[in-house]
Amino acid sequence: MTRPISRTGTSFLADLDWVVVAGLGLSGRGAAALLAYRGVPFSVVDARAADLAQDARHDLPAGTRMIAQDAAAAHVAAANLVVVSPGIDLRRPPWSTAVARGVPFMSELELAWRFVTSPLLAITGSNGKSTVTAMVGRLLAAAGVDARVCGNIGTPLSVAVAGQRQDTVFVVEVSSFQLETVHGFRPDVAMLLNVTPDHQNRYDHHAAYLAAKEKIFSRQGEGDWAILDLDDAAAAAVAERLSLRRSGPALLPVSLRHAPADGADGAWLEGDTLVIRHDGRTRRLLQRDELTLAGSHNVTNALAAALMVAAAGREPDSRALATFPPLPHRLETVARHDGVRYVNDSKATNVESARAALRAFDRGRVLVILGGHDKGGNFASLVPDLRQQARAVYAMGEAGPAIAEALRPGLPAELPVDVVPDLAAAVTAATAAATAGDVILLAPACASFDAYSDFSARGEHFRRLAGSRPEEDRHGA
Ligand code: UMA
Ligand code: ADP
Repeated sequence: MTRPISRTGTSFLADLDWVVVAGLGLSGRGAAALLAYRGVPFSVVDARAADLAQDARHDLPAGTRMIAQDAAAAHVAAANLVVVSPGIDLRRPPWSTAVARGVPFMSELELAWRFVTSPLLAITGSNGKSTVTAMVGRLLAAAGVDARVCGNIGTPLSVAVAGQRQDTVFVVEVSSFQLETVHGFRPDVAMLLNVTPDHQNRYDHHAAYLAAKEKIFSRQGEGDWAILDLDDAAAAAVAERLSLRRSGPALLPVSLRHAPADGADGAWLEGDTLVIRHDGRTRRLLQRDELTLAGSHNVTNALAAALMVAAAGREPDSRALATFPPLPHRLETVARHDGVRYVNDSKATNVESARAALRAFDRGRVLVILGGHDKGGNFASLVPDLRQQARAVYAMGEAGPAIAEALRPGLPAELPVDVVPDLAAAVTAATAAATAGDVILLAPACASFDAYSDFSARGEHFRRLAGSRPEEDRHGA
């Protein structure tokens, strides 16, 4: 796959004299660096402008104006371009006023993409983005490619783009927030894993969230590839829409249930074998139980990742796929005591990811810890999975009582929901109840912000609670 030098180019920057960088976190700093590199003058607006001023000076050209968000309405309304960080909610002032006036907004992802001259692979979905992005990065690296894993996973594309080489391939995890304000963004290979309710505080309707995700394909055309998991109803509906588009990307379906019809390209399971076919060439990669990662959802992830690598014209290495370890806080076994396994899935911050986690273990052996900051999840929908998989349910934190209320009517008496104040209490109670062969699973189906700075702080706490419990305490208990 060779990409023509800059399909859109950066010439649009030439006439801009009033550019605002909205938000000065990782993305804003990356965008600022690109603008500075091109000699485009800009100012920065951030809600924490006063706190950031000192620290940010080192990263910004001398004399860059920094303006507090609540004093920036007139300044933003006069801009001829606003480069927006993903955390900025455009429904809120001062941004909403500027949007209404027709000020052009562009996400940091879009700005950075215009500097990209190498192939770019983009991955989105409600769950599995980081895992697949990291897998694709690993498979490409194993194939000798200068793979740059970036985007929502951590390093902004605007930072990763610096020093790109002829053999560079960008592997970009893309969030719905980043896609809201893309215009020309055109990945060579784009992937939509699934769309299930999430980020309900950012979108007025689920349809708006889905529409943002779907934008990953909107500029794709002939010669591009679109990978979708057809086992997910929303992604399958998007595939249907794409198939009706004239001059759209070529579809590459992934499914655990069906092989593509009539020998078409795609990725599927043949018995227990992971199989992909691209450009008419079939590769039988490995058996599902050879994967280090647990759960059917990770079989999907592995198929999707291998197919993406094949679509990028490289050979997916079965061994690199088999040995891919869980990312931290994604179904990660963090301790074993007396035959009881402690699994940290703190990144399961919505109901669907918690469901996938529950299904990854033996029936009836899971003591699951739910709860945290409720993002509007439909907890009652977990009842059938809990009935089948769980031996005990703990509901912690801010959402604990609401979760118990949602679940109790559907669960049998022998599966009570234990409302506990926090994670420490949940781990203590689960440890006391567990017997050899059980799994104590943190899969909260909630955000962490009621008690932690983010999901990784919650996961680290779980790791300490699980690991620091001395064996002798348990024997003495
Ligand atoms: N800010 C404002 N006004 C606002 C909101 C934020 O001024 O209304 C300022 C803050 O004061 C801060 C800056 O904006 O100085 C932070 O910007 P940001 O929230 O966009 O965060 P970044 O540091 O740029 O990180 C972003 C992503 N953050 C979000 O989407 C919220 C990171 O994903 C991503 O790793 C990074 O870009 C690099 O691409 C995080 C995330 O939580 C991990 N993503 C969500 C998720 O995965 O569910 C989508
Ligand atoms: P994201 O970057 O989209 O949040 P991650 O790879 O970080 O995705 O995984 C987030 C959570 O979703 C984890 O709890 C993980 O176990 C679960 N998960 C991973 N892949 C999938 C998938 N394909 N479907 C459903 N859940 C998944």
